[in-house]
Parts: sequence; C-alpha cells; structure tokens
Amino acid sequence: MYKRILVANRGEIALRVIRACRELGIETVAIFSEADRGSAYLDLADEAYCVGPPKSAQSYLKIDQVISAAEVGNVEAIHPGYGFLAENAHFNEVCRSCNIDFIGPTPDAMNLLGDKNRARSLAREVKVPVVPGSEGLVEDEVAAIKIAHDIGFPVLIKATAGGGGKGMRVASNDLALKSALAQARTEAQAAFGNAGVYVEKYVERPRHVEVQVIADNFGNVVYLWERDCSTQRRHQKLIEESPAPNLPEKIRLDMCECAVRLVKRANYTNAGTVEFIVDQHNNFYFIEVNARIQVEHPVTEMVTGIDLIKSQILVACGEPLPFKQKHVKVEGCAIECRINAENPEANFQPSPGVIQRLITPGGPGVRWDSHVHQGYAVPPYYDSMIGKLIVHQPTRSEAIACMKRALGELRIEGIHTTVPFHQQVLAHSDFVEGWVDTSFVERAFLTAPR
Ligand code: MV4
Repeated sequence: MYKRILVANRGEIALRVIRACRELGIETVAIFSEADRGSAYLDLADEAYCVGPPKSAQSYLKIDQVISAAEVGNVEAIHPGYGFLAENAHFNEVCRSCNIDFIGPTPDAMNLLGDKNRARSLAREVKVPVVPGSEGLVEDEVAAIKIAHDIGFPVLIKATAGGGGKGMRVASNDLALKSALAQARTEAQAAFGNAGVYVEKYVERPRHVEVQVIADNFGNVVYLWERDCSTQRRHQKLIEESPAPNLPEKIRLDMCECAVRLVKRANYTNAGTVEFIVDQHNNFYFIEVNARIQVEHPVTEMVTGIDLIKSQILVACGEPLPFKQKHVKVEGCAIECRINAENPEANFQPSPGVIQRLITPGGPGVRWDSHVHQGYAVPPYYDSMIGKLIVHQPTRSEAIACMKRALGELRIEGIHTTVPFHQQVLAHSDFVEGWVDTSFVERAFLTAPR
C-alpha cells in the first residue's frame, strides 16, 4: 500500500480523498491556490503546498506546479479527484514518467475513451447499443445529409473531442444541418483543437443513466450498478440517485453487462462511469465514458457499501479488487442533492461570499460531504458546489422523506444556495413518482432558456 499520496484537487473531493487516506493509514499532501490558502480542510492533510494564484488555469491546472508539489512532498501517487486534471491524458503521462502513480486509468485507455467517436466504434464492436448515426467521423455536408436522411431528423452533431454536452448541435432539416455542421466543426476546433464530428439521431427527452464500474490490473471488472442523473439543468447535474427508479431489473442488468464489456474491450482500469441515455421505451444507448471518479459517487457507495475512493487507491497500487461481482448488492435507495452557491431564483447565478451561519443535518441515513464551515468564504473562482447531501434509506419514498427532513435541517445563511430548488423538486409529483427525464428541470421550473 502507498505511504503517501498527493491530492491534486480542492474542496469537497480533496477532503473526501484525504479522509479515505487517513483511514487507510496513508499520509496526504494537499495543494491549494492563493484563494484557498487557509482553508480548514487543508489542516487534515499532512502537508500542503501552494500551486499558484486563484485562477485554476494558473494553479490547479498547472502541471509543472502540481508535479513540483508531488516531488517536494515525496509522494508515490497522485489522486486527481474530478475536474481539473482528472481526465488530462498528458498529465497522466507526465505523472508516470516522473515515477508517480496516477490514480486512474492508463493514458492509453484515457485517450481511447476520451475520443467519443472511437469509444462509439469500440461499443459497436462489443455489441453495446449506440444511437443510430454515422459509422465514423463525418467529413462533409453531403455525408451528413445522407446519414440524416437514412436515420431521420432531428439529428445531433457531436464533437468527437467533446463530452458532457460540450460541442453538440441539433438540426431538424437539410439547411439547418449544413450550418450546424460548419458551426460544430469550427467550435470543436477552437475548444478542443480537434474539428472531428459525428452524427447521431437526436433522442428527445432521454433519461440519463450511468453505470459505475471498477477494474483492477488483473482483469477483474465489476459493475456497481447504476445512477439516474436525469435531474439536471444545462448539463449540470443537480440530483442523482441509485437505483434508477421505474427501470426494470432486466434492463438495468443488461446495461451493466454492456458497461463491463466496453470497459474490458478498452483495457480500462480503476473507477469509471459508462454513460447511457434511455428513451421513453427503455431502449438504452451508450453515450460516453467518464474516466474518473465522479461527483455523484457517494450514492453508489451508500447502496453498495463499497468505498470507491479506497477501492481506487487499492487497485492503483496493484492490489486485486477485494470483492467479486457476486458480492455486490444494491440495498435500498440513495439520493444526493448538490448544494451549490447559486441563486435558483436568478437563473442559478453564482452566489459566492461568506457563509455567516451554517447548521448541517445529521441523524440516521444522512451523509454530508463538504469542506465548508461557518465563516467560510466561498471563492468566486471555481465550481459553485459547496457540498453534497446524501441520504440512504430502505425505499425510495423513505429516502425522499429523509432528504426533505435533512434539507429542512440544513441552514446556510449569507449566500444563496440550491436548497430551495431541491425542496421544490422533492415536492414535485413527477419526481416523487420517479418519472424524470433530462428536460424535467426546464419544464417544471420554467427557468430561462439559453
Ligand atoms: C444525446 C442526447 C440526445 N440524443 N445524444 C448530453 C451530454 C452528453 N454526455 C450527451 N448528451 C446527450 N446526448 C443523442 N443522440 C441528449 C443528450 C443530453 C443529455 C444527456 C445526458 C444528460 C443530460 C442531457 C441533457 C441534454 C441532452
């Protein structure tokens, strides 16, 4: 087992990794930007180094600075958390060339799955359903129009280097397709340095269901079932839960087996998520792989009892997975509400500032994953998430009741938060009945369109 690792992140996920390490007896080295200097959670690490000014491009994203901290801190491995450098294959390679383990997949697996078109081809090879569309990249208008006529409008143009909703464009006729194609290519080139795009049939009002997997270096790949993340707004997830409500066991199992086939085919190791969209008839289609630990990993931890961060560290240092597929059982239901420093009344505008008063919930089945405290100043430079409230109960209706109770106990004063939004969602009949798709938030809350 490692003696000492660097946590290349900030906020709640840095704290989550530090906590796992402490329990495993691993020393931790934290990093911080000037805006995070003095943050209380840094005291829980054994050492902490400043990596630069507040802006992430000048601190948490600076590979040389992060590597310097790792070298000075004398660590054996780096945990990247999510965001920042977590899916940067170059950083991953640099770590390894400096003889530091990257706690995540190999650069090859990361590069392969980071290319959405290649991931889609791989999925086809192992009979994982993909949305009808182009066989590979689409080179010109003529090819795009031919595919659109074969599969029918509306179609979605996706950047092969995109993901998470970046670099997508819908088109409903030939004329719109021509301009969407040109725009998508230009945008993809500017944003990712890769103009490659492919075309898919546009699935209207899909549910977003993703499968958690973990793989070791001995060929063991285990699925930890699925999460439904359909309660989202502009590709920002707000509520996640496991298991997915109103999804037949047979489909859930089929999806999980698909996820494992794809992960095996890509020689993927460590924790990862295989993302699917599910249509009105419960047909599911592979969309992309997230080659990192995700924000919403706690709901899976709660229903399976498996610590994903500890498992990541274990497999990264060459241990076999300590459990087999047959040992993984989903018990009850877990729900997570993301608590963001945002004003849901003002188009979810960021609301940084000092938390004047903070009372956090507790009691049976309640988990609060957060680095914030009373008097903490939420900096304006980063993601606005300040905490995750997770509940775990025997049934979904009990989980909803527990979440309502816990949100009622949570008091955050001094800044706006997404708490009132969550209270409205939990009182909405569509959510209560488990009939949520990716258009739910916009339909039910009439938030301003783009
Ligand atoms: C789609 C789709 C409809 N049809 N692909 C958005 C994020 C990226 N991971 C894939 N996304 C979508 N791909 C086809 N062919 C709708 C979405 C989508 C979506 C997917 C998951 C979660 C939220 C979403 C919100 C809007 C659109």
